[in-house]
Amino acid sequence: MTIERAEVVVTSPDRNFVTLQITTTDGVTGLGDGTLNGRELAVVAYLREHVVPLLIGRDERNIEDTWQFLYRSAYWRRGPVTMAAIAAVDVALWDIKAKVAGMPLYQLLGGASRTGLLTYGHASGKDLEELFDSVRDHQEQGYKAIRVQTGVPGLTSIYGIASNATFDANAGVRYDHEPAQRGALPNEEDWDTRSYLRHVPTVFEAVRNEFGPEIPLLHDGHHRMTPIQAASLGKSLEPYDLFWLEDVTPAENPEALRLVRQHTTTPLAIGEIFNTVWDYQQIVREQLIDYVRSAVTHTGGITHLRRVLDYAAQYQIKSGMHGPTDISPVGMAAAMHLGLAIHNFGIQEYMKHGARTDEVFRQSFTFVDGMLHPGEQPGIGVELDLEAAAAHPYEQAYLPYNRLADGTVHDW
Ligand code: CS2
Ligand code: MG
Repeated sequence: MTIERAEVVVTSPDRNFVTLQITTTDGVTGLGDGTLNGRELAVVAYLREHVVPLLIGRDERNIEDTWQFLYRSAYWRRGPVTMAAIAAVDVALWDIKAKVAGMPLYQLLGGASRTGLLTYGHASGKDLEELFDSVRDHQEQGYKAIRVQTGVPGLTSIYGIASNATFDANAGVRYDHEPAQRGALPNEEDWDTRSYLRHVPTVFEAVRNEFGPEIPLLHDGHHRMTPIQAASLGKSLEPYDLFWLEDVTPAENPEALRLVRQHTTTPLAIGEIFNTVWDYQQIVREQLIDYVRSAVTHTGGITHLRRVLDYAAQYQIKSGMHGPTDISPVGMAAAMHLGLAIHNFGIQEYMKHGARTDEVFRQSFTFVDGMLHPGEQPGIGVELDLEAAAAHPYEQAYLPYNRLADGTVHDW
């Protein structure tokens, strides 16, 4: 048995997704997610033009060798496009191997280390009333942990507020905040860190007063603060006992986290824009984070993310895999299998996809009582309906960007 075909399927049921489908000479298929939000076609080209020709005829069983071949023979290593492309191949090969073995992938990865995966959902609101409704809505959906994002007085449109996004009634569910908006150009949003820093602690005080001290609460700073601003936010949120504060400062500068750590004990989560273990080397070794936020889809697949998490485990750092709507059902399933098998699992982000996406990707995972489980199907448990996929062609979409009041471009 060898690799006979490899197709890159682009579909846009509720948003754009890039999926690699590998088929062996015995007709066994495997799926891998290569979706890179707002830059999807770059991964499509990397796969179609450069990777697919290298896969045909290869022994699909040699996952490690294929990973090393794609990483080292490219010469140009790392980076979001390369690592998403390698991730798509890697997960598709793990899907095939588990199907051939006749078992769900987590069994192949060492079996279950827990009965299910604690998840968190995205509650958000322009104001407290809308936010409280959103928290209750997520509790009714079963979520046991909730990420809280809030509007900021004086700012018109900021990250993470579902009511900012166009509500797609056809998608069948209240669509969590899908940041990438369809259109020829990215939306410009406004930002002011000082008003945000003044406002957020008051929101967490109100949420704790309303919902009590137990419920795990998370917040995403989304890369917008300077190190000292991040330190002050972490400190001002300590009374509200956050599960984690995420992406407090742009991740390119690992040293920045030393200053944050110096001033606050609020747990820190970083890594959704990281792509390799080398991005984590210093911040893990120096104990500067508590959760690894990487997704399987953006970190070279299961083969490489498992390496990152094994490294992090030596420092009691846990997983907090990225799981927004721009991680496809294939990427989410891969995350669930890895999350069930590893020891240092922390929490899994889970934004629900729309009804059209669920028609294109038939999934066997379950979400019961706030816990995800990948299911018992052989492989990763997701099948792609090519006909349904073809009915939703790609649509240009961009993530927004930020400008400060004086017009300066700022981290979004
Ligand atoms: C976010 C994402 O879920 C998160 O933590 O940071 O929504 C992020 O903005 C998108 O994945 C970008 O594509
Ligand atoms: Mg984030």
